[in-house]
Amino acid sequence: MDTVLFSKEIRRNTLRCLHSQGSGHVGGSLSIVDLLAVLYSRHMHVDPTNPKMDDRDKLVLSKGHAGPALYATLALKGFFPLEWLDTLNKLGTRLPSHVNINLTPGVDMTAGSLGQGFSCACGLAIADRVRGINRYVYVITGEGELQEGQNWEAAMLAADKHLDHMIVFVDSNKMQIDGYTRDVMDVEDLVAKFKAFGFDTQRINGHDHKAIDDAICRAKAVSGKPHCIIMDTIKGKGVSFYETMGAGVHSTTVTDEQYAAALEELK
Ligand SMILES: Cc1ncc(C[n+]2csc(CCOP(=O)(O)OP(=O)(O)O)c2C)c(N)n1
Repeated sequence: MDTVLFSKEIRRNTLRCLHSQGSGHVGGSLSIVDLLAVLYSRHMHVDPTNPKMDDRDKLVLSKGHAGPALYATLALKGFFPLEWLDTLNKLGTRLPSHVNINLTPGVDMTAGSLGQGFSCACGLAIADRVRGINRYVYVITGEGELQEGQNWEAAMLAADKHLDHMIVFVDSNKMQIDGYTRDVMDVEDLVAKFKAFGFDTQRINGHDHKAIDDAICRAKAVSGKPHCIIMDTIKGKGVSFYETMGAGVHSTTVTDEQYAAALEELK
């Protein structure tokens, strides 16, 4: 499927999932949709009929609160029925609001306590090297999440061990839970920081599918270093009233009316 159509379907189904509980992490789910669309249509070596396939690529959604966007993507890829999207966070669900490797087919790492996924991904990449498995490990972290010091320990480790099959995406939507990231604790200059840590580093428009695809291809062509792709994004991307809501879009409602209006925009 064309990535633009796929991203629209992911947005519609992300909101379907969030609407099932009436609220949730709308902003940071919608901001990573274009990345997920490109990753899962062009790059992720996965098999929905065999989610634990030994040599599959792995995605660590370190900003685990964006689970609904990943669930929509996985359901559309055929990892599980679309009807599961209507069960977000309900008793007995396979789709908790924050991702869990033990519950959801296609989810490769549990996350939700911010700051840990990058380290987990280093462990996965080192284990792959030991086992001789030639896969890519992708990580998605928020720029607010980078305030957690553990990320920078992971960055040191990744560079020291030359983890060149690891690509870290920073979803830089400039907002976190309490407001604008620059007001809470500025994390810039991210390009300079990742370069200084020894990463092959790029910065792109995180909603431009060609730019995302090209950046991943460029990263894969560089060996000997881990990769960081900083994506400038918009929190709530794709739905006008979420894009303009400000920092409140981090966790907000998806009422019947909002859901209907969003679907109208995403036709
Ligand atoms: C260790 C930890 N502290 C606090 C939280 C609560 N929390 C959930 S999302 C969030 C904001 C994260 O901001 P960012 O990484 O920029 O995510 P995004 O804006 O992309 O959703 C916080 C503080 C958490 N999940 N884990």
